[in-house]
Amino acid sequence: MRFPTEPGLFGSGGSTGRPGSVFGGQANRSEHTLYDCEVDGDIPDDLDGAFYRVGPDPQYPKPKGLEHDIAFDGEGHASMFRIQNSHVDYLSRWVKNERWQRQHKARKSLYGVYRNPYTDDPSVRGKFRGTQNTQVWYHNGRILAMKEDTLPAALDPHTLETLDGNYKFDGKLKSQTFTAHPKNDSQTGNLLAFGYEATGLGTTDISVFEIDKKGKTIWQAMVKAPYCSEIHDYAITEKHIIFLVYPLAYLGEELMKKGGVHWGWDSTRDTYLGVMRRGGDGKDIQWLKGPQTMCTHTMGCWTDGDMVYVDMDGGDANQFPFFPSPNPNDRFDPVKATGRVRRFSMDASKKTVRPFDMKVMYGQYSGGLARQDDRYHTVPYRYGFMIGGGPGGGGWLRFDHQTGKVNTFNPGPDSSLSEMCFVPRRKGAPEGDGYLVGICSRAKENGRSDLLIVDAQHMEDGAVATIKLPYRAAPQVHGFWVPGDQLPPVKA
Ligand code: V55
Ligand code: FE
Repeated sequence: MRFPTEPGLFGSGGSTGRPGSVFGGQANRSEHTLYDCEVDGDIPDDLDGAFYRVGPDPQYPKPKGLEHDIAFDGEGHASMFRIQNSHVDYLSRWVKNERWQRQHKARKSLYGVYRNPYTDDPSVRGKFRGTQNTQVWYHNGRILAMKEDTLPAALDPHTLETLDGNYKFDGKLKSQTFTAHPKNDSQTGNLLAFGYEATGLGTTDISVFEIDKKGKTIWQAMVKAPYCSEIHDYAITEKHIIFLVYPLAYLGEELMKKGGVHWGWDSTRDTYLGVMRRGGDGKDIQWLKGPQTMCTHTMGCWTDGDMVYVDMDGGDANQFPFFPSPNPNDRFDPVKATGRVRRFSMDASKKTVRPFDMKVMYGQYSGGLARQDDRYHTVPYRYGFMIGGGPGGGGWLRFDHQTGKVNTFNPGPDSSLSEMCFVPRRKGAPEGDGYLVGICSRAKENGRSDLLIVDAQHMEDGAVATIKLPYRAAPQVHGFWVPGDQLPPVKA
């Protein structure tokens, strides 16, 4: 099997990876099982749970003429670190959905480019083409692997075997898609999510829904976006649901038929925040215009009376240079692309047309992949996390919105971090009291990976434990922590 070696081409370098390729040459392709990883330092005795990750991992090089496809189209590869009694097992498995199975049988790529079914091999026209490669979540005894253009895949939480490559919950959802960024209701533990392009390719329908802990759809509504755009994440408070529509837009059927890219940055379009009440029929949605931005991840959000606040990381313009622009004036601008913490606020009460407000916070710090203590989705929160850099150097950043103070964990030279996940120190620990877990790859060791455990309240002290893999970890976009007491019993 031969992958293109030119940096930037799909899967460049294959399993060996190449410096400079997208996702740091993290194409991996190999499933791993490693019992009892080597550990430096001390894993806290009572730390019990599993850290799940997923990322795009090209199963096969693209057919001739489609090598330009972007890294986002790599097949989903899930992995986990199970931590218990100071022991750690590592496991990685492909998301074996219908697309993976078909290609596995054919021993070649059958699907064309990212989110363009017109480029598929005739043998798979109209077939399931999803790659659940963006985020993992735990729900009702299953790990969900998710990509925003399809329904999730359901995986076994202990073995990562694919239980259902196109998981439909109770079969009641009206949406054909499911975001990679669902939320947990901090009061009920229900799963909150949405799907955009919910009724088909290029549609402006957004389906928004709530699923209870047993997988039952207990609420859903369908709303219309002002135009079809990438809605990568959203925000949901105790009372409101908020969608950010930015000008990374669907450029139309004609372009798709010519083999074009699903998205293009079109700055002639407006930026909107859509705000609606939870639990209604969606008819109350208001689309408020505001300054141009592109924000991909929600750090936190809350409702205070009629005011709604949403913190996200993002830039003033396109952050994804691999999505071209239809306008010559819209060339990718790395300065405008720089991500910072932004606080959006809007008055959800008034019925008059008015803009939303956006202000940049912590202006000296830049980065992306914002997270929070996941127990605080939907409610006021104090601590936000991001990967990036600032006056304290580069690394994992913790923002304390109460004091305005920023702490930094720096991994040292020749080391690069993936997104971290916050782990409560124990059940019921106060917000922010716990650990940050995440992957660190060592450039001078051919990208070999460590899983780091950092005390979230002593980030400058370095990792309390370093879990050493003898190889590069499977690729990752996002990761998710599941406390051990929530996992189902291991089957005998
Ligand atoms: C993102 C990632 C995707 C995607 C859309 O990080 C957005 C943002 C890995 O796939 O399809
Ligand atoms: Fe994301």
